[in-house]
Amino acid sequence: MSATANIEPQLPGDLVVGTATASWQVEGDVAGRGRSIWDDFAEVPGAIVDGTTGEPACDHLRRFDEDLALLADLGFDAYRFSVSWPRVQPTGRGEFRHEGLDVYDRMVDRLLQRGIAPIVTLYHWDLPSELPGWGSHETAERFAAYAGAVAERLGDRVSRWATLNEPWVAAYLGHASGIHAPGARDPGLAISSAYHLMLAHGLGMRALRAAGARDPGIVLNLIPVYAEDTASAAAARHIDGLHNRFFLDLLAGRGIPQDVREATGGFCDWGFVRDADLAAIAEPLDWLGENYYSVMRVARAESPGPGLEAYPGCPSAAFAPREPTTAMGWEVYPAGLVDALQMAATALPGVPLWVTENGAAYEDDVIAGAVRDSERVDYFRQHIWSLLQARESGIDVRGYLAWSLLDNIEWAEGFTKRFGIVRVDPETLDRAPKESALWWKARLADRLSP
Ligand code: IFM
Repeated sequence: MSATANIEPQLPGDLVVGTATASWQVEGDVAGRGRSIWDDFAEVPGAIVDGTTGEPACDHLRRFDEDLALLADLGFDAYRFSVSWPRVQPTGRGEFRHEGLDVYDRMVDRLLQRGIAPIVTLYHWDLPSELPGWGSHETAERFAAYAGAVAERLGDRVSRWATLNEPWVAAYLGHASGIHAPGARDPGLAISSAYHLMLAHGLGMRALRAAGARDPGIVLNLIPVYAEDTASAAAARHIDGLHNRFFLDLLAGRGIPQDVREATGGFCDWGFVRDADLAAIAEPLDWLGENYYSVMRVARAESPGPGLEAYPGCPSAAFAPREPTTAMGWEVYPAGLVDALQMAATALPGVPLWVTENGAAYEDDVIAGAVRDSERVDYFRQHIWSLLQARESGIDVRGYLAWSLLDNIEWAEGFTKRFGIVRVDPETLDRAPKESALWWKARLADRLSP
């Protein structure tokens, strides 16, 4: 346990602090939008452990004012939400639905009325079902048209835009291990999807700028990868290549890392790469978001360990998280946040960084109506200390967004894993701020002056 484990950090006055959610995980109101690949995936028996579907989720759209009042009462500066592409363009092609755009227009206005800065993510995994998928160049072009249309409508009021959330997850959990939508298990398609997601990002950046949007950028989930022994160094490098360097090198204008090309040549011919795409992907960023939860420790193993299928072509190895772990089985390692931010700062010098997600799933105790989540409080406290350390070491971190405002649909884990600082009752959907929400309220009230 670190020396600062029980000492409360004081938030710097110039750090923007908020919370984050994502459309499919919280919105509900499925009737008000087209279908996404997550609606299709949720219908596959066993794909989501508890059979959860996108309705009602947290019923966030209908209860937005109540949720916003909570955000404001806790004292947060910013709220990061995602736009559901099929809500504003049901098939991903053709006409935009004004009623869909109106939903987000109202959300932005209400946030601003409360003095909370809206941060918009354009793609948090709910791809319109009718599109051909991320293996296709067309999907990237359609994304840019969609990004431009949303920015035309909201660009005068949104303070910050993320094109994509965690393209590694969308590409590899969706197309290599198949535990996320669309549930494919095709290593070549996973790599082509990662590439076209990044192309969508680059074309989206241009569309956002053309529409006058302020501060466009992207959100990655960079993860420090540590080899446990020399025998696992090659596997660790492979994992680092697919998870981190592929994205950072593309964004920095260095193209595809040569070792990644070579290690995947057996199942991917890379014939989809075009010079013009690479230039678009390297469009300068106004900021980069890092979603940090944990690290990866890679140990030698005779046969591939669970989860390794998400890194096609990886030499045999196993993940070896150390205790303590969260309910997701993810190691709690606050120092890794500094390593992740340093990785981004080194690859993309001069680009301001934000921690766009950070948080933990735990079983909460409900005692006489109060929700005790002291492990989550400890997690936040320790990670804020790490963030302060990163800033002290000169890394330009401008914002921090806790994941998540609400207990929501944790993708394939359904409602079985809770990340919220506000509890959502499984039966009534009633909201109850947890101990961690009150901890944030105290930290925000006690922040240093700018
Ligand atoms: O719930 C997800 C979120 O949608 C993306 N980042 C990680 C979170 C926890 O798994």
